[in-house]
Amino acid sequence: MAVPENNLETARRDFYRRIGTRHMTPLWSVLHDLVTPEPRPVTVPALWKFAEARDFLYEAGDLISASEAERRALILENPALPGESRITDTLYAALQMILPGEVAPSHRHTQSALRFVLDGDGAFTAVGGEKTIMRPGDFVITPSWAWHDHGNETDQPMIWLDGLDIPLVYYMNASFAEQHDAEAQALYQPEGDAPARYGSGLLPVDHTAGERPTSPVFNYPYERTRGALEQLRKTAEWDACHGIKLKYVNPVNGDYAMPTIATFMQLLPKGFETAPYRSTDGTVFVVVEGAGYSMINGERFDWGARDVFIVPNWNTVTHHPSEDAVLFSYSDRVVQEKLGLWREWRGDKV
Ligand code: 1HN
Repeated sequence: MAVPENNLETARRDFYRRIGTRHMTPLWSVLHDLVTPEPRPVTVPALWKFAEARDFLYEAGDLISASEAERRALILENPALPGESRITDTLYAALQMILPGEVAPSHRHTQSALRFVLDGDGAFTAVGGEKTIMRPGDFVITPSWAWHDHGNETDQPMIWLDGLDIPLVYYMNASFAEQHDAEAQALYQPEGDAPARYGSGLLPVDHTAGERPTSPVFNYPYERTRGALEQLRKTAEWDACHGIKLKYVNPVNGDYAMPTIATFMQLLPKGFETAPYRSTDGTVFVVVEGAGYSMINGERFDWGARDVFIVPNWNTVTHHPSEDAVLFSYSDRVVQEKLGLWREWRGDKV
């Protein structure tokens, strides 16, 4: 029986209250906030100047040791999400410093991690029984559940960016972690084994993809990446939105190098102004070389070497390099593509 018009609001409120006590709620009140016609970004664009962050890291160096902190890292938080340890909806970023003689003790967790080396040269990370020396611009992977510890046997502080899928794993409530008995794990592969076995355009003759979703190449050295970009600048067509952009891949299956974080490196030649671009994956950019600025949803961000900035999901971006610029970036694009969710939009060059 129809409720009289003048009583309808009261009747509805009473109805919602009663079903609420039984843990039910009407879809029609929330439908258009749940299923939006397009993404409604919550995160905002932001930029961190390396020089300022480095001063804070040096201060942190006086306040806590790498061993006591376990990891001496300063988290880069999206300004719209204070206290959430997130730089985008799904990803974490931090700057970590390890001083000469220090060790960041061995542990493992289900979160996957990447390191991108910013300052210093020659500290090592040990991952799954093999050591690799880290140099500026190197992209280094710690797969999910691999034991890892870091050490610095040089005479300079080392600073790198940590990128992890922490918010994604948190959302799925699938976190496991444990400490190693020893500060440094035992090494059972000689240094240089993985690059020779998997990272030279060859694979052991009977190698099969197996179960491991992460690239067995756990250090992608900058020198080779940079060389590839430089060659392609001369021989390949420049993409209107990206300049010359490559993705890091797992040589075993051709997929992205990590199962939850897509990683990229691009060269923007001096004066090359990119066409407007947006995509559903919020992206963290690290300036490796050069200088310029980016317009992100109408706001200007000036950047130089080693600065970090974010382009939130579905924000329109253009890049304006005033020198040859090299940008490393990472996002959850690999996950979105697997789920059939990833989309991009390309505008006309203005
Ligand atoms: C971690 O293991 C590292 O190994 C860095 O350097 C940052 C943040 C949360 C959880 C684990 C590292 C981390 C982390």
